[in-house]
Amino acid sequence: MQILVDAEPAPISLDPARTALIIIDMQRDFLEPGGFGETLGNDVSRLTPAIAPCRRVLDASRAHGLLVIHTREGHRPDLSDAPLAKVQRGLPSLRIGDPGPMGRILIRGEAGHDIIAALTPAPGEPVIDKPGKGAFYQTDLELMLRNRGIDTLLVCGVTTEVCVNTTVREANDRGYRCVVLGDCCGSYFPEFHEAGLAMIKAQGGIFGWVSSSQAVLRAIGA
Ligand code: C5J
Repeated sequence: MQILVDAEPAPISLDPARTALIIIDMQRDFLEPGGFGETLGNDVSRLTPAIAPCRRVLDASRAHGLLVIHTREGHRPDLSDAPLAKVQRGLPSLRIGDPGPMGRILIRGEAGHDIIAALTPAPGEPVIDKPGKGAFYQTDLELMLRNRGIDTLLVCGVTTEVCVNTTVREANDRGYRCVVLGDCCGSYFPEFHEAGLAMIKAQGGIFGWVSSSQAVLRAIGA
């Protein structure tokens, strides 16, 4: 079965059985006060508008049997997988691994590392723990997609220009078609959000397509 999703630079036809929803890093560390995002000086409330549309697409994807994959950025408690360049970068109020109000910053197993309550993974939905910005880097995501015959990704999450863009570029080079749902993504910098989406769909869709939650819901008849 093929469905047609309105998108830019052009509509895209996709087979739901070969399409996965991937939700990037919707973690407390990025979306809630006291986490990694805020330690870097960001206004985390800027990411809030992405939650509700993301939830609607998540509900519809579950109802229609799409593969749903969640990712989390974070590191081992001993920081052995955290490059020094990343840990030491900038002048954050707290560094990766430091104790914060939601536990150690950006560390697996801590409360801040959890996915926000509104988007909690359902039993059986794969969660990819990634040490980098891209979801393919040092993870088994590609193997998982290949084993399930996935060729198209609906991409949601934060932040648009960092982990969403990096993952889309990695996926594009591996031959996956990425449809980024703009209203389901967010950035601490509105101008970077817009630029991040523009870069994906420019030049005839050099990295992929940009669409919206509404267009996907319409297409799958939700
Ligand atoms: C960042 C991410 N922004 N998930 N991570 O450091 O985009």
